[in-house]
Formats: sequence, structure tokens, C-alpha cells
Amino acid sequence: MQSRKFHFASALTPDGWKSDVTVAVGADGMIDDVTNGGGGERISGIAVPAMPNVHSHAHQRFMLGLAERAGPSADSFWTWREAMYGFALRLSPEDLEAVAAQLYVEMLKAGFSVVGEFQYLHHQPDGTPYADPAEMSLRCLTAADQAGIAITILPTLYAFGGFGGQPPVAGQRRFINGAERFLKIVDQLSIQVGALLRVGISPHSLRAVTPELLREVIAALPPDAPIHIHVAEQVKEVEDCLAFCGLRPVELLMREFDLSGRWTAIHATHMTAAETEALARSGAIAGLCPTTEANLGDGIFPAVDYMRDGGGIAIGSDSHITVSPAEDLRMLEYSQRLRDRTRNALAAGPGQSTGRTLYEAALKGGARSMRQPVGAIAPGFRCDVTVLDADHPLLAGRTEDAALDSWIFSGGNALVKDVLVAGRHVVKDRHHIHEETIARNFRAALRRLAT
Ligand code: NGQ
Ligand code: ZN
Repeated sequence: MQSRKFHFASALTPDGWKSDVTVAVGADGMIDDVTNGGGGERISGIAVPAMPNVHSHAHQRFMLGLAERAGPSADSFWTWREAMYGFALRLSPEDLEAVAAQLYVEMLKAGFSVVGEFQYLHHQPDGTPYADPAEMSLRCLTAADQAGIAITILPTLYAFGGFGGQPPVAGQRRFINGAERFLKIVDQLSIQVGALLRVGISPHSLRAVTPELLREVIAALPPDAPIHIHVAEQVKEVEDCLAFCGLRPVELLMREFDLSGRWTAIHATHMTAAETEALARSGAIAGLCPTTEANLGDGIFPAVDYMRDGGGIAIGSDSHITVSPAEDLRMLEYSQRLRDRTRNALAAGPGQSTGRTLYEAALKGGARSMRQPVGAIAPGFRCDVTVLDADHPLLAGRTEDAALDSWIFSGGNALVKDVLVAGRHVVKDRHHIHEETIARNFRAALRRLAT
């Protein structure tokens, strides 16, 4: 791509809101310069850094709305998981590619520019590995490439069915690898690394790996490769962990590993005050998925205490029941208000915008969690930008923080007009450049899956 210049009437930069902004982008998609005035291709609207989506299970996109009917006995996260396993056993590599491409288009149209794909569907439906053990993860990369979204692929290390190395159940047969075959997947993905692609790993949870196995795998990785792990999402998981070792999941994780900035703790819903403070001070990011956590009945993350202690956060759409940075940040704030019966629970301080506080926190944590050079409209960052429709009635007479709060707390995805990824204009006037073809492939995959 050639170097280009974009002009925005208003943009959120690390130095605050600026008007009449020109962003110069190099041929590599990185921002060279941000100046006042100066012309360039005019994109009308309000420019903000695009949001990283740090937690995705793409395959779950095809079961949306199909697990909202009451079962024979009390429904829970665990009954949902059974249903999800059933759906997961049906996807072929072609299906996964089509479903992921559709999902990634939806993410871009909602204002995300990077996806962290926590991919654990490795093998054929009967559990036999594909000829290339990285087949399914490579399909996610192809889907990301079709959609034009940046991706941090996090192949999942999954070896056991419960704490202490219990054998996996039949429904988990597509997920299972030992260290050797798992590291082959990582190698296969690592040779693909490019401007929009990073590789990390996702040990599924302390239920699915032992500390010994995980240490063996980490020892074989580059020292800065990101590590994402589900932890303490459900009360039953906390109880099982206590029964197994006398420690809670976050305590166990922190005893076994030195949680630095390369770690993202997904959910971390159930923590004591001491765990909350320790996680916040560790430098790890909490990867929060508020709408999925609500949908699955997980519980409420202690965000007020965690953020007060300086903890870093990022957001993920996880099961994709909602694909919207605005709605996930809104749900995060609302969970705290409902629990504490307060308002503006997570704003940085008196007079500060709640939306701005949360948006900037999730940009910073998301960029770190994904290991991608994003999260700011500033020189040295990739030109990943989301543009809000300043002509939308909801934004009439509103600018800057009031516009951002109106997006996050009210308008949601309907306000997202344009999205740039590495300076490439992938969503233009609410239309993704390849959305018709990708939707057609997605519908064909759903028809295949319905038979
Ligand atoms: C997953 N999803 O791996 O897809 C999990 C459920 C589990 C969420 N937690 C399965 N949202 O944790 O065992
Ligand atoms: Zn998850």
C-alpha cells in the first residue's frame, strides 16, 4: 500500500481531543505523523483508536440464539457448555473459516480492529488430528485475512478434563494435545507472522493443563509471547480448585507462575480482596467479557477494587452473544452499578467521563494483551481507527467525551461509520468491503450445518 493522509474533524489522541487532524500513514500502515490541519483524504466523523477484542472463540458464532431455551433441569454454564460441545463437534475446517470470516466482519463493523482468537478446536470430529495439526487455527488466519482484521492467534493447550490432570471427556476430543504436537501448531502459525499477525498461546484453564505441562510449553516459546488463560469464571471452578489443592484458581495461578505483562487472565470473576489486589499489581491484564459473562451467569468482576489498585483491563466478545465494544464496556460499568447501587462507578475521578476512562483503559490493556502496536492515534502506532457518525441524531450537538459516552452508553454499533486497519479503509459508510461474499459463504456453511 502507498503512504496516505487522512483528515478528521475530531480525533481522540494521547494528548486528548484534537480538532482538524491529519494523520499521515506510511506504506507499512503505521502512523508517521499527526498534525493540526494539513489536508488529506477527508473522512467525516469522530475518530477514536479502534478497540482490540482480546477474547474470541470464533466457532461459537454459529450457535448464537440457539441456547436460550430452558432445558429439562436447571440451566447453567455447565449445561450451556454441553450444548456448545455438541455444536463444536460439527464444524469442518471450511465451516470454521466461513463462520470466522463473518464474525470478523461483524467485529470490524462494530469498531474492533484486532481479534485475539483463543482457538481450541484442533482435530477432526472423531478426535484424529488433521494432516496439518494447525489446520483449524490456519483457517482462522485465512478468515482474518479475508476480513482484513488484525489477529493474535492463541492456539489452545488443552490436555485434561479437570484439576489434577483428570482425563478429558468424549466431548473434548477435538481439543486435546500434548506438548510436542501443540508446539508444532505454534511453529506452523509462527512462520505466518506479519504486519497484522502475532502468535501467542492459550492454556485453556487450570482444569485443562497442569502447571508442569504449561511450564514445559512456555519454556519453548519466545519470552514475550502472550499467554491467555481462563481463570475463576464459575463458582464451581473455585470450589473444585479448593478441593483439589486448598487454593483458589487465581491463587494457584499466581503461586505457580510469575504473572507479568505477557499474561492475560480471562474472566477472573471470582476473587477475594487479596487476589484482586495481587492480580492488579502483577502487571497481568484482566480479559473481561461482560456480555458473555452475563449470558452465561458467571458473576460480577470486582472492577471497582481492581481498577482502583491499578489493574489493567481489556475486553473480549468471547461467545459473541454480543459483538460490540460499546456494549461490553457498558455492561462492565452496569454490573458494578447494579451490585453497588451507584452510578459512574469506574470513572477515573470527579468530572471524568466513565466511557472515556473505560475506553482508554481497554485500549491500553488490549494492545498489551494482543502484542499489537495499536491503541493510540499517534506516531509509532498502527493506523487502526474507528470513526463515529457525527451526523447521527444521537450525536447532535455532542462532541468529544459526550459523544464517546453517547456511543458507549446509548447508540452502540449503529454509530460506527468507518474503520481503518493499518490505514486500509475496510469499513466505509457502514459497509465492509467484502461483506456480501463473506455473508454468502457464511449462509452456505449454516445450511451445510443444518443438514
Ligand atoms: C470455552 N467459554 O472454552 O469456550 C469456555 C467454556 C470451559 C467461556 N468460558 C468452556 N465463555 O470453560 O470449560
Ligand atoms: Zn473463553
